[in-house]
Amino acid sequence: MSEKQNPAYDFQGIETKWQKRWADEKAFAAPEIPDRSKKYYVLEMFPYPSGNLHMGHVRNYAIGDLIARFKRLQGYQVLHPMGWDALGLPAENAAIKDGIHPTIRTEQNIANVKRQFIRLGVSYDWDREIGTYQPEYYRWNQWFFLKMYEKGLIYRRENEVNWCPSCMTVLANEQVEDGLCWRCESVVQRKKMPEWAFKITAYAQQLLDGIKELEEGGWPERVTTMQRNWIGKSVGMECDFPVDGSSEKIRVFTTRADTIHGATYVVIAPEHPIVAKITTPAQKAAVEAFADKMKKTDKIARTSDTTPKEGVFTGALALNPFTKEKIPVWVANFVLADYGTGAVMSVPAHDHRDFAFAKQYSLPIRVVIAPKDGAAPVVAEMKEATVEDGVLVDSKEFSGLESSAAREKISEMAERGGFGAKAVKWHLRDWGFSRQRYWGTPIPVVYCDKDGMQLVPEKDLPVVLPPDVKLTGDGGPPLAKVPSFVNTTCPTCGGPARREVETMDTFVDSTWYFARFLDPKNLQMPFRRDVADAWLPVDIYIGGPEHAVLHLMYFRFWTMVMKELGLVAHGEPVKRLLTQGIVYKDGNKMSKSKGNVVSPDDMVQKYGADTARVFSLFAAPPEKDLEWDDKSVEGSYRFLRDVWHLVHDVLPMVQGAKPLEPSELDALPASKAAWRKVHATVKRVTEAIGTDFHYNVGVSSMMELKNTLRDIPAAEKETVAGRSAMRFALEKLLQVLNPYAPHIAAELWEKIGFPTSIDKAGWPAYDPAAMISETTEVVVQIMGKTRGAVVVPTGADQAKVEAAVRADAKLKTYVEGKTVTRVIFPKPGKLINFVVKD
Ligand code: ANZ
Repeated sequence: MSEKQNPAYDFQGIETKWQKRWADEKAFAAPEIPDRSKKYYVLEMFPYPSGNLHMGHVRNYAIGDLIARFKRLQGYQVLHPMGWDALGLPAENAAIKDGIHPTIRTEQNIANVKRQFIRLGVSYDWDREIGTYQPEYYRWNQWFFLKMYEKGLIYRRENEVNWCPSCMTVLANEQVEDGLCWRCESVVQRKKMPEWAFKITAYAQQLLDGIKELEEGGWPERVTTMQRNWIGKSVGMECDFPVDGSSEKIRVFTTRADTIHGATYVVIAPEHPIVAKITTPAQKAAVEAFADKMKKTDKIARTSDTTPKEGVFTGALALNPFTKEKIPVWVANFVLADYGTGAVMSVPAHDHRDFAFAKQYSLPIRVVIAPKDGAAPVVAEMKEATVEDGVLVDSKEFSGLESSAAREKISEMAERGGFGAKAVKWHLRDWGFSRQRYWGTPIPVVYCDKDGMQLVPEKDLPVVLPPDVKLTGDGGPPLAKVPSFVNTTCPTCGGPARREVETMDTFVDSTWYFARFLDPKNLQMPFRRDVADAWLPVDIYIGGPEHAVLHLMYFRFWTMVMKELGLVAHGEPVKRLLTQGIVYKDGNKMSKSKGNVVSPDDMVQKYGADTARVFSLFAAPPEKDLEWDDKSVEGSYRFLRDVWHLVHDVLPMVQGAKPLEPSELDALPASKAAWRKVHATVKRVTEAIGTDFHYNVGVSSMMELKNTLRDIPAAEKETVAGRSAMRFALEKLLQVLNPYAPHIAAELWEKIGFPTSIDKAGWPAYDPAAMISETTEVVVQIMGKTRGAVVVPTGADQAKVEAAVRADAKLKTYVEGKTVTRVIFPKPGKLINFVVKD
């Protein structure tokens, strides 16, 4: 390559030139209403504008942009929007620290992040930009609040909430990870407080059923599994255990009604209201002390598998309604007050926790389930519970039944006897969404001494956040300290009233933003139905896997509600989800707190946006984690620089070359091989992006093609047909490179002088027939040992290959004068094996 004569690869100049042109031409504007059969909605999770993107973000957006550009080139009408998930704690905390108002900081950050997006050449339709901190956006959160309140999907409750002492606000269950705050990792406390909640549990079954559709659409299994577990449907029975000598009954929930004859004691949550009523005076002090201790123990720690099982006897006995035995009632750490009925019938022989507890406190163990094809375990020899289904033993008239049939029969009997019923329990809890912070959507409610709680009428929306607020971080909702906000009039009586001072969880903002992009300036409605019908659902959604049961559950719920409100036709927001892996550097997740962030600005400055994009897509398949590696960055850069020089080396030769006639290549073997490789490369890149989601394979196949083209001898390149072949090859190479590295592709395309712009050139087709080589190399083995190879016409039969072997000066010595007893020639004809006798 004669790099010296070529102009340098001035990525800075090229990239800013094309970015300006795309902006001036609004090159990526989506139509308002697309042809539905040709629509494609690509969405990346919108960022919290924290100031700067890092390479983890770049990966996310490079993937989205690759898909958006690819689909556009394939002739789809693509919607690819971007906005800002801008409300939330970081801006508020920063304001407490340095006094800069969240609006000012947010807008500065947005400006910077937007500049970074533009500098990366991401093909967004910027006319659709939205920011959740704008009243034009959050007024619709308030509108949804009114609609959902009317539908009975919002209520106020006194609840034991998750409280983050550092963020000084309530957290939803989904925002607590292993007992820690999802945002700041402080240990979460439990606190009784009134709060607003969404009745997401009313959609538990729908959320569960919808998972089938997600699986068909290609959601990652780890996400659907986490969703299924989080919703956590349990089918079982509730059953009363009357307390001996009292009118009280303990109602238990069990998924294993078949084991009820083995229930040898009952355990209840220490917080259960019945505890005080049934505990005997002798046990009172011990039980209360235990309950006190549990109050201070974190719920996760209490129930973790590794935590020792602990409990105290209440002194009470309860009647097992099936065995009619009196069995002791205990309180224990592992029984939760807010699941099932808060009480459990303990079957130590068939449940691990109960077994451990029974061993600890020497409670009786009774086997009632035998394996289907074996003997029942002997209690004295048991090292652990046998938890599998089987056949009932020692269970009166139910003995001999299989577990599943027994569950039916036993719950029917409890139902008939009036002391139990089949029951379904869910792990999913309602979503508590009121927060004691400022930088969120005000809840559209006022309180009047006369009329009580009143909704703000629709015509008075939005309730706007007051700008003049002092953020001090000394606890309590900041809005309560702004009299001009708090004091208002009652919409019913016109008398004085006070506004709600709590704000909405910022996860509300991201429940429906994907639909606002369709109609971002609408002042009458969140969005129009016709545009929703035209664009939804989102075809592919790209983001981090950490939202598996947070955002991804909430926006499914919200979409189901929007369907019932008649706003959308689909109950699921997103067809396909792609969760990209994490970017690591030096073994740690790339993050500000680890101080190992690589800034896209530095990357773009040093290597260019195209290199940053190619590196992000090349270093690993999208769902796998990616280790930052300077060498691989260099490699991506060199690839683009080589393409630059490859094109410049042949520029005058290809500029005026005439269209290729493949038959003319017969005399030019290297060009002919390259022509075949072009077709193979187009096929591989098309599949890498379109069907396989292995974007890295696309890059490596383009790298191979670049090398093949480079190595065509000058004598071939300079012929008329050779020039046509080169032009053809570069045309296709640039077309498939375009979604990966759009700036350099556009520039080189223009230089070669193709008539239309590369973004209008479509996606190249490939000819499978062209990929078949005329000759094939067949490996020759004698008695299974490789001795050489012969080159034969592709598709040659066994006789022809044998003849070629016998004609080969070296190989013929292995078969001549010997008895060939068998020749093995398996498909697809790449290997022949001779079995010979001397
Ligand atoms: C008796 C039994 C016998 C049980 C057996 C299991 C195995 P999932 O699937 O999570 O719904 N349980 C019920 N309520 C509980 C609570 N508040 N805190 C702790 N554990 C509770 O689990 C249901 C099972 O978990 C129930 O079935 C109950 O124990 C226990 F061989 O009842 B089982």
